[in-house]
Order: sequence, then C-alpha cells, then structure tokens
Amino acid sequence: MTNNFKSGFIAIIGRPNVGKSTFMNRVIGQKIAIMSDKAQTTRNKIQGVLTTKEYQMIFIDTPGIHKPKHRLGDFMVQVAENTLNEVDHILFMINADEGYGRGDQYIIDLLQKIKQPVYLIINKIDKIQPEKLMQLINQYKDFYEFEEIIPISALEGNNVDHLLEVLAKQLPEGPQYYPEDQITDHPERFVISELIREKVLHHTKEEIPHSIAVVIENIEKNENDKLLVQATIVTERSSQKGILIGKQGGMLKKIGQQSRRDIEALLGSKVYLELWVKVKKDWRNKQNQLHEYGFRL
Ligand code: GDP
Ligand code: MG
Ligand code: K
Repeated sequence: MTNNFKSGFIAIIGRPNVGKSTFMNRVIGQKIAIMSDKAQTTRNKIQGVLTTKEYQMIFIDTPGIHKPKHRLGDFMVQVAENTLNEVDHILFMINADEGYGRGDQYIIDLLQKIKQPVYLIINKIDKIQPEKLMQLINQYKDFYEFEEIIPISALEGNNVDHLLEVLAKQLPEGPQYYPEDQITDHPERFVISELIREKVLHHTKEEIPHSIAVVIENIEKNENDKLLVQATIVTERSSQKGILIGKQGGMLKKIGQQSRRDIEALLGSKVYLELWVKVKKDWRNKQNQLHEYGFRL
C-alpha cells in the first residue's frame, strides 16, 4: 500500500426506491460485501466496500433516515446525525422521475445540522427529459448548499464513473480498513463498534455526549469456537469514565451484555465480549488519534 492511499466512509441516504441498492450493485458489482440483514433499524449497515489500487470507499446505509413517516425517537435521530457527521461524504439520492417530496424535506432538515459535504445524486435520468433535469437541479439548489449535483442512471450506468471520480478526488488519505476481498460473514469491526457505541449513547444519554469512540482491539476465535471481541470505549474525561463504569461496574456490564447480544445476532455466533474504558484527553482534536479510531471529522 502506498503512502497516499485514500479511504473513507460514504453514507447513502434517500427515500425508498430512489435506487440506492441499484447504485451499490452497479458500483461494487462482484466485489460487493453486503452486511448481514440481521442488523436492525437504528444501525448503520455497511452496504459495500469498493477497493481499488488507489482508494477504498466504504458505503454505509443509515436506516433511520429512510423512515420519515414514523416519528423518530431523539435517539435515532441522534444516531443518524452522529453517523452523518462522522462519514467523509454523504450522497443524498433522489428519483428524477418523482422529484421533490415530503421525505426529502425531512432529510434536508436533518442535513442542515450536518457539516460534512453532501452530494445530490439525481438518479434515473434515463426516465426524464433534459428540461425536467434542469428544473430539478434549480429547485434543489435552493434547498441546500450541495457540494455538487450529479445526475446519474444507476440502472444504465450513465455518469456513475464520473461520480466515483469526484468522490475519489475528495477522499482523505487513510488506511485500507477492509481486506480487498472482504467477505460477508467476516466480523465487521466498524459495525461492532457502532453497536457498542449505540448502547453507550443509549444508556448515558445526557452525561456522555458525542465525545466517545469505540475501538475494536481484537477479534479472534477461541478454543470453544466462541468469538472473542476486545473493545475499548475511549472517553475524554475521567468523570465520563466513572459514569461509563457505573456503580460496581453496573453500567459497563449493562452496556456489555446488550452489545454482546446484538453482536451475536449480527454474526450468528457466540461472543465473549471484553470491554474496557480508557481516558484520552481531547482525543477529538488530535488528528492521529482520530485516524486510529477510523473517524474523519
Ligand atoms: P432503493 O430502495 O433506494 O434501494 O431502490 P432500488 O435500488 O431497490 O431501486 C428501486 C427501483 O428503481 C428498482 O425497480 C430499480 O430497478 C429502479 N431503478 C434504480 N435505478 C434506476 C435508474 O437509474 N433508472 C431506472 N429507470 N430505474 C432505476
Ligand atoms: Mg435498497
Ligand atoms: K453539509
């Protein structure tokens, strides 16, 4: 791997049926690494990993954002918002043939709070006239300051290469997070860390805000075919560490038990989870540590 290998996480959001899956299939093709469908609503699923010699793009689905009809709990909105603030790029996909709808407004409102670059992907351009496309572009331009507006046809492949080139250019330098031949049933560090982080946020709502990271230190099979997962929750202050551990370790135990259950469901295997809490002052501001934790803020 060369020094200037690039990598990053890309969230794809948009109403149902706008063509997200079709786009993923087009982009990843044979190389697709679909995560287990067992992962449920509040989680961020890795849709696929695209690895070339120059870069690795990890595409993520953020399910909470696809459900504008339901009244979302604060927590789910928070998870969605956190995810969107941690990825490198956001692709907001719309269906050219349908145009603007209430579901889009919900997403646009959410995006107002996000600082990451957002690309508007107008899909299904094979179904519309050029005039209609111009209309859409002008309409959406007023809604939000998109990094770029890119019309594509995921089904026929029009302009998809261009989109990938644009994204590749903007990716930060970074490690190859996943092996080139990433396969489905392999333990997924990122998803596991998100599952744990979700429990932490859930149980500590006010006290522990965004200032935590979960690092998966090690995953291995032990003699009994149980999967050993060792993870560290990184906080910024020792007071936060205290809260996370709780009275007689009660909080950490609760977080651990619930995380383990979810990880087992995800991987379909018995899991032994070891959780630690570490304090790293001001980690959010330290570039090298952010790197270590797989974040790009
Ligand atoms: P998702 O719900 O956002 O994942 O949407 P899907 O990828 O499942 O696509 C929904 C429907 O739209 C499917 O029938 C696709 O074949 C169709 N579709 C997706 N992309 C395009 C496109 O670029 N052009 C056309 N004409 N149809 C598309
Ligand atoms: Mg889909
Ligand atoms: K933004």
